[in-house]
Amino acid sequence: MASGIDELRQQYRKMLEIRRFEEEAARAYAMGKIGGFLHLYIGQEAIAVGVASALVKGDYVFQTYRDHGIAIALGMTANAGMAELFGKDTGCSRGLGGSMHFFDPDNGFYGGWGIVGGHVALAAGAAFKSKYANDGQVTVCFFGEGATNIGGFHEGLSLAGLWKLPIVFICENNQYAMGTPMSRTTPLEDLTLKAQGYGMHGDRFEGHDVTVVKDRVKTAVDRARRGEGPTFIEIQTYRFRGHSMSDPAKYRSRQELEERKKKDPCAVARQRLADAGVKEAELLGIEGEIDDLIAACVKHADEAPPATEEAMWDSVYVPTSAVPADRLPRGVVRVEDGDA
Ligand SMILES: Cc1ncc(C[n+]2csc(CCOP(=O)(O)OP(=O)(O)O)c2C)c(N)n1
Repeated sequence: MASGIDELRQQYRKMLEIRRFEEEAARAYAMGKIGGFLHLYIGQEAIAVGVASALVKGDYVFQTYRDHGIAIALGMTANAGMAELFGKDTGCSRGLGGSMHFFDPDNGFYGGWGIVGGHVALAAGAAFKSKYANDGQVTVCFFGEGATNIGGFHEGLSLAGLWKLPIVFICENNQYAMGTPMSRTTPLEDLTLKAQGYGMHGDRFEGHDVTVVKDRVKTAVDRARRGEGPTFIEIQTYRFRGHSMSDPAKYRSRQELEERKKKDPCAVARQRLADAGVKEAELLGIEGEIDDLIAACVKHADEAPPATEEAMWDSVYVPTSAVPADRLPRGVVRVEDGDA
């Protein structure tokens, strides 16, 4: 594992990959190449990359529909991500899931979930498995501040706290749930108070510096791995785009946005590298390489074959014992007892 300035170089590269990936996705969406919803993570990249830097291979990560950033941070290729957005067979979910349903278990990424708060209990389940199997793995579960008002959030945290599960809950508090500011949905400012009620550790800080994110999250991840229970972390951040592509974000002022952009996580990392003596020519070199990588992933997604019906049947469970053989959907094979 790289440390110090080398690690920051790698993290800057990853944050930039996420930034450019999403800028290109927004362009492709406007051209009609992407269907369904598209929720951009632009402005929050230091959190995904910082958290990924604090984990080891084999850990589990669950995220909401705002999922491109963490998937790429964990190691998903830009090709697999862009092809998924374009509905292509080479996508990470074989083009069947789209933006909200990225999935990449080889890199520890377990979705990509569209129901606000619904995945919190799933993540607690993964952490329960790790505790039961004593396998040393840690689960990270991301969600927005809006999700902390929903039932699934409280059910997941309650069990995680009670059973001291090896899990870290990360609330990306980007101030708005769609167009609703937090002050209109939550009677608290400090969201860690909600988790205190479930007997877990808490932490709370700003998330524009990738090194700070990594260090603070690693403390919680290490604690979970030692069997000392879960942590709830509120990371204050801001999304620079609307909630989704259909949101012009008229509920906030231009001044507010401009103020927040002064803490652009990519710019902060770039400046830290420059301050540490990394030459402008090297930074431009990294940026050129990322531009090429993203141009190549768009080309790949344009040219890849579309999603297939066969892929859909491959990923659907059917209780075949309840269906006569001649009525099974096309492509579904009955597995007899003992064959599975
Ligand atoms: C159960 C449920 N209710 C409502 C929605 C519609 N919805 C989608 S995103 C969203 C806002 C969630 O905000 P937050 O949890 O803060 O996450 P953010 O989008 O800011 O990342 C809502 C209400 C949904 N997907 N699921």
